[in-house]
Amino acid sequence: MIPRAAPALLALLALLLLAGGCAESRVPDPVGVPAGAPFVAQDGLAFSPQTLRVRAGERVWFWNGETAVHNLVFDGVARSPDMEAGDLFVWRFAEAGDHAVTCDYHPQMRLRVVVRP
Ligand SMILES: [Cu+2]
Repeated sequence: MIPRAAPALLALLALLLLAGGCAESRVPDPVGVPAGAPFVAQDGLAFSPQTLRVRAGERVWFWNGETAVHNLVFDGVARSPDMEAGDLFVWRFAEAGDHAVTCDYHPQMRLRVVVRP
């Protein structure tokens, strides 16, 4: 005979397995980023680091390290496509000066890129 609580216990077990499965599905590490290249992660609904210093003409690698979808907005003008978990995007900062990088979906995400000549 099956105890009356069995369906509820099975549902709870299924939920726990599901939650455990999600916790283990990490975003794969970025592949193909040159060693020493300027690198910014999107993680915890923030950029990491939040300030970056590069030389004019340098390429910066952006990586979405979480499951939230982000994009990149450069000085409020140019935009990357939407970035899914694990996506990489490369942007070349041609102009010296202070540049702001933001995300359309998360206004709290702010990156300052200081580009020197
Ligand atoms: Cu975002």
